[in-house]
Amino acid sequence: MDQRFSLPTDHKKLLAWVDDVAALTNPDRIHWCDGSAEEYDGLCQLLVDNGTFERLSDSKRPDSFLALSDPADVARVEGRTFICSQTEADAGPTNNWRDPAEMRETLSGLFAGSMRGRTLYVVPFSMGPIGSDISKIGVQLTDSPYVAVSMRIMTRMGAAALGQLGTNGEFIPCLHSVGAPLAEGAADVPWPCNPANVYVVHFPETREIWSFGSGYGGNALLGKKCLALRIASVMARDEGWLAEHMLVLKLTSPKGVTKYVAGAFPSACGKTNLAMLIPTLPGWKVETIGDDIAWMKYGADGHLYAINPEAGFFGVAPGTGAKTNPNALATVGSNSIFTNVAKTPDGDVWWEGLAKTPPDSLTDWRGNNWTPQAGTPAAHPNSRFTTPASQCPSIAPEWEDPAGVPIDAFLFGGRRSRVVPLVFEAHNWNEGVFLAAQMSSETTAAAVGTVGELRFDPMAMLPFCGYHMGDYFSHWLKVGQKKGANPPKIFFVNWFRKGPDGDFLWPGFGENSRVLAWIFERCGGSAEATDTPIGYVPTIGENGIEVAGLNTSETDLAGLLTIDEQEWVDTFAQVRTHFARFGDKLPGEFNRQMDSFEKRLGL
Ligand code: O2Y
Ligand code: MN
Repeated sequence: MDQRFSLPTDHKKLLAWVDDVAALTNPDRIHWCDGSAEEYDGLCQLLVDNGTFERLSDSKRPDSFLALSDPADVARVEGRTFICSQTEADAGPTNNWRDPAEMRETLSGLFAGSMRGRTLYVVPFSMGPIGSDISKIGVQLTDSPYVAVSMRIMTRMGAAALGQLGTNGEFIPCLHSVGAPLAEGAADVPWPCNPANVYVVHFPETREIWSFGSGYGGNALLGKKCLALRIASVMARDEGWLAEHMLVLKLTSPKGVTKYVAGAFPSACGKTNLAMLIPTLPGWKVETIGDDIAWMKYGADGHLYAINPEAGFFGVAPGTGAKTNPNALATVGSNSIFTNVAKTPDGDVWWEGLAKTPPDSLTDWRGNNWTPQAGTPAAHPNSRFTTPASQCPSIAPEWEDPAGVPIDAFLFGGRRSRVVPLVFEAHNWNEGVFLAAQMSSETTAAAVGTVGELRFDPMAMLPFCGYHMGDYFSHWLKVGQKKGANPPKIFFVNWFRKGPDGDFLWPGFGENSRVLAWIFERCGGSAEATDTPIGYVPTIGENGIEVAGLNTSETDLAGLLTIDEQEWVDTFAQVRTHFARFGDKLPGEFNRQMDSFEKRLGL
């Protein structure tokens, strides 16, 4: 809707903000997005006309588009992501902090005139089902039509979100510019951006997001990492709920009993694959609620209820194939946007891992001819599909239930070749939180008899927590201690343990259903486990973890579940250094946990 003719809202604060931003950025036009199919089709056509999109073959990939970004704008940039709380202490040692007043001045300078020659899109959106108690409304102002159409897939975008706002409802303002004003008569480029001046900035106290210079992914689709994790984590702390980097899946047993599991894994560790898993274990079923973010609040019955705040998947394309994730492949069959993947001569997409052998020739993500001899990947390693969750064959019927789904178990997983077993259950909430806060992956291969250098990523939230992580740990401890609450059980998984020959011990993918089944039965109190210093580890076989039909030797199975106490002790120096970063904000409870952990390990 062109602002010159009529306005779709009487929300004074929103109208005033749009006016202020327009006065600062000087766009040629203002378009209020209504979220309709006609608007989406029109914007996609505009993107085709601008050269940003290429329409894919209608017979191969109906209503789908390929975008190739500027090669300098291909991923989230953590080094240019800032938390501008009033004090540096509130941002903590793991975030880039800048003084909010100084940052506002810098940004105001950058945004001045930044939308000249472009259209300012007003994109109202709901994170979470419209009307849910747990949902939040945001409004993104952007000069990128690519962002506007992507937001329509990733969120509930348009008139319904604006309607939910009414005349004075609260919204989170998200201001975005690609930072590439167009001089009069100048030709545009397919992917305007300003990589030398990227700023992804959060003001946690005032719940504002400002993003400049990038049109890509988490830097630009501000509902996702910026709002649903960094700003939402602050709101969750203040309001007593959880905003987490977690998939949510529904697990149904052969007897038809259902449980819900939320799992935190670092970026690019297979969350989408796990959320859409097809079990090899007969009779079990996995359905998808969400693949990346969970917002959770206690219900009146004391259970933690989760919603997926998103409406689409922004998944990594490479590695998504018929073996690894057939549900994701089916989801992206139509109505999808592909960014930085390769293109086949017949107008379809391709990426490494889509099939065993690549076609003889492709156009790669830089737009160059590519053959299997090229020696470079055809698709960028961080190339993405943007696709509606509703198209996923494994989507659970209740995925949009405004009340959310009750979570029975939390999973935490890193990438560890040694030390951490395939699965174990924490003895209790506090021990689970203490262990989740030391979640880590290896940066270097562990030599035999050593642990390797660990990169700690507490709760998989290191790049996404909008405040001091010491306070975040305290918040987690508090959530579990809420009076009358029945918090989920806490489990740890590690699909990546290796044997002495350096090969992975666990086949992964659909076989992970065996681990999920054990977790399910632990929640029901019927699966067997051995009590160890780190927690409860499954026994193998009947009543333990089901291994029948698995092509894994007994030695390898034993290796997967072994707890070598000395190896755990060997990690302590690194764990202590990691915790020391949080200074006096580290919960006292963690020091007590560390002492009792050491005692259990015989120190
Ligand atoms: O590079 C980006 O902008 C994408 S990051 C991303 C996208 C979807 C889900 N998770 C992530 C992540 O970094 O955790
Ligand atoms: Mn993620």
